[in-house]
Amino acid sequence: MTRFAVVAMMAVALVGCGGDGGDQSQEAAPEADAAPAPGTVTIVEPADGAELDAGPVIFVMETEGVEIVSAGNMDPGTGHHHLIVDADVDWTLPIPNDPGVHYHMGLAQTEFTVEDLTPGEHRIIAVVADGVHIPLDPPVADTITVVVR
Ligand SMILES: [Cu+2]
Repeated sequence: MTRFAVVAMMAVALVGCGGDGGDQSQEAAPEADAAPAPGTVTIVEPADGAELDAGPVIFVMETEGVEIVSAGNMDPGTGHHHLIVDADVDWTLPIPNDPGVHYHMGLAQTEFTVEDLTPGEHRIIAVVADGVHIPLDPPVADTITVVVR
């Protein structure tokens, strides 16, 4: 009984400190003997299909299997976040730097505020790219659609 209680408390503690999306790359092994998966990125905020009030929108990204580092770092298995608004991705070229369409989180940020989404529907693509801003291969990306009122 006591031992069970300790284990339960540890589980709660682990869940409790998982909120920052930080260093969890090694821990979550979804299935035993799975091939080494390419990383994944998920836009956890806002939700896909969300209807948003006009004004700044905070996008929050979570990754698994890829470490988020600053731009310039070319270590394998690392990259930094980008948000692409209403544009397609060229998976072989560096992501452009034109605010309004392409945003770089070059300081290893995992969230970013887009200030100027116009009313209407927008397709947002999160892309993890390497130190020179070329999307990782295989792609680590997530696409959502939001509607600004
Ligand atoms: Cu970049």
